[in-house]
Amino acid sequence: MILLGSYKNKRVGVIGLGKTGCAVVDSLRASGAIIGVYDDSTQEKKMDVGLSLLYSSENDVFSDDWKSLDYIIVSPGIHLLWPQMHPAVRFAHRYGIPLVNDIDLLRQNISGVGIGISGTNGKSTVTALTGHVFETAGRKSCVGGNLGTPVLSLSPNDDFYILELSSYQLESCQVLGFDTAVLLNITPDHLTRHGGLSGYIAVKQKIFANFRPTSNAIIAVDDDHCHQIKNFLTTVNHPNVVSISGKYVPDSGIGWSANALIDNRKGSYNYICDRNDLLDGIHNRQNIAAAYAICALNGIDKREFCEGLLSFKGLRHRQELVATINGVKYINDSKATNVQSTEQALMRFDNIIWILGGLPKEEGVEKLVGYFSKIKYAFLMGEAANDWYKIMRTHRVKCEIAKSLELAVYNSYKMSKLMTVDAVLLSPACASFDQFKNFEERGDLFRKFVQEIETKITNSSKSQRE
Ligand code: UMA
Ligand code: ADP
Repeated sequence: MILLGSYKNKRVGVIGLGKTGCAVVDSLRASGAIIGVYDDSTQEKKMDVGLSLLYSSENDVFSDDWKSLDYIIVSPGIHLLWPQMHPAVRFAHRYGIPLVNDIDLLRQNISGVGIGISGTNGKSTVTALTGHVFETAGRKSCVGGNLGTPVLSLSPNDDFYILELSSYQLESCQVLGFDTAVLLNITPDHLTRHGGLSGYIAVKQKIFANFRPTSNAIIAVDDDHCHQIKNFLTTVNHPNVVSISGKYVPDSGIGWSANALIDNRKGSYNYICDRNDLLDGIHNRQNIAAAYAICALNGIDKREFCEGLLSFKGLRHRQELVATINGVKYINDSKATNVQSTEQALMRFDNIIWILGGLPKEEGVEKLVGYFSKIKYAFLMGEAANDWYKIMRTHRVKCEIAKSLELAVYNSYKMSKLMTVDAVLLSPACASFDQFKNFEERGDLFRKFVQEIETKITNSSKSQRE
């Protein structure tokens, strides 16, 4: 746990009592702060830990006690501006109370190197891969942030803090100033929360804010938005900007030539390694290049990087192979919650039974029309199902609306026996919250239903033999 020395005897309001808020409360408590908490959900969550917690949503006011707070600490899920400002944020502005987040608190209270990783897709993979390489190379390091462990729960004495940062977290950050900051890609996502694409880009760009002369900026130049940000950083003479790519070898940067990862920072091709089969796909080339760049800039040598890469098993729910039945791969890509991430999975296979849908985001399935010829059959789920069904039928894709994920999986299996199929792919291109607790639950259920089919097949072949 991270201690927050300067918060001793300070009066602090904590908004949101999920993973982040609870970790903040623990750190504040251990540091001797006077704490008040607030959460919009259940009454039980409004645990009184110091200040009175009177809040009337009708009058939109917090109790008088809250007016004299020294700080208000917001969780990532609290809306700062769009689609509308959370009442606690409005309250803070009205009474001049500084808004702080846990990432800033970590940055102010550790001496280790801060590595921040953001982007629309690939953040978790790069964070986990980098953390794995640092660990296998024997560095005292930890990973946290949006990946799952709230940053104030990390150990206080590590040398490297490898942090996945979402746009929600970056939005409320003020301190920043990462020693190494990484931006992987930008495609439209979370637009309602950020008031549109320009708001989303501005928040992502914050990862490079408040740099010091020794800081490193790593940026993938594979999409136009990131390319423009890279040009901007170079124009303002930002120190140490390293371009990376999953598609080619940038000038003085790091990228791929055929199957080889190349470090071209010194203007001469330095071969690093070949691709890791467990991390297939162009998108993972971008991720590997990013992880290598982070390692190279933080004293991990080529040999250490390659060893770590080869033993990295990949993360669950990201194009995860859960079974191969009758030669057909069953792929759990539940974390594909937007069309760009699903596109990476559709690129990999030629004959696909596709399970998709859920809570749609700003970009719809029409963005994936170019891959429809690969779809042998599709099962549509959730709130997106009706609209997407119409679009897919217009493009003559054979599909149906599935009553449940279980039926979609079972019918995919039956259908796979009737046609040439390489993969049954759960890659929803949608958020999960309309039908599941989160993407993990959706992916775990997919795996469970696939495993049930496998078990049935094994049992029936056993009984046939007996
Ligand atoms: N809450 C309110 N009012 C609101 C919103 C939320 O009171 O208007 C309360 C909820 O009732 C709940 C609590 O706040 O009790 C939840 O807080 P939170 O939504 O900030 O979530 P945490 O549990 O603190 O988890 C957060 C991240 N969640 C979000 O950003 C939504 C987790 O990322 C992260 O792992 C965790 O901090 C630790 O750092 C998850 C996520 O979905 C994986 N991230 C989004 C994404 O990846 O797309 C950004
Ligand atoms: P994030 O943490 O940014 O959501 P993940 O590593 O969890 O990213 O991957 C989420 C989804 O995006 C998965 O479906 C994965 O296959 C895909 N993906 C991973 N890396 C990239 C990338 N660099 N570009 C595009 N899609 C990616």
